[in-house]
Amino acid sequence: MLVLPKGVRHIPGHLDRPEQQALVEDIRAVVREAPLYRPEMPRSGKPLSVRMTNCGDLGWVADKTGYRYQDRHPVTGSPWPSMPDRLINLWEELTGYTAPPQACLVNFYNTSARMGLHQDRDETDLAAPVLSVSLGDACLFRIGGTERGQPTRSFRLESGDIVILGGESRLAFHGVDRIYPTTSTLLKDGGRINLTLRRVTA
Ligand code: MD3
Ligand code: FE
Repeated sequence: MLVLPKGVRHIPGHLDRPEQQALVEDIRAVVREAPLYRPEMPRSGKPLSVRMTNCGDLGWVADKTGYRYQDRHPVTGSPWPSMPDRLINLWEELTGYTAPPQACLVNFYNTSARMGLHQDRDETDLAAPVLSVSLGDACLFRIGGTERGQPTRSFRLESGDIVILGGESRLAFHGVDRIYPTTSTLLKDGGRINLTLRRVTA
């Protein structure tokens, strides 16, 4: 049995295959309008290995000047595509939160991409949960405490899994250590998509 940190809900296999395929089609439509781009680390300008885009009213972006939420795609300058109904419905069903999600960050990992341990603290509404959907190849996800250096636990996230982060886990350090290639047939060319739905402003 795996014991998760307080406030973390992992729902393995919540989405069946047809639901996963429908979400992938929704995300393909988002990416046609708002292409994936490679964010960069503030100051150094070093590119992240994960490619990103967003849908919803606000999107998370990273460039040499910092991390922030904004209402337009940093490359095209267009407003983000609207949030697909399927995602709004998942948020309502699983979080029960009174207000709808404002932002959906779309992360695309090829098989060599990873995400270092970090905290998500660019939102001013830290009372709202974060809902994450995994699609495609499995990954090794890691989550620790609210201070860097505290012990961490690792678990595998598979296509169709959902993780809801709330309460004490909302400011936990977390990251993606590796992608397991060829563990899913959902995406024709492999890789992993992660969707994170959030409230940004209180
Ligand atoms: C724990 N994404 O986009 S999702 C991110 O798989 C991010 O792409 C990872 O970390 C991914 O910021 C992890 C699960 C997740 C999302 C938000 C969290 C875990 C979290 C916020 C607080 C604590
Ligand atoms: Fe994060």
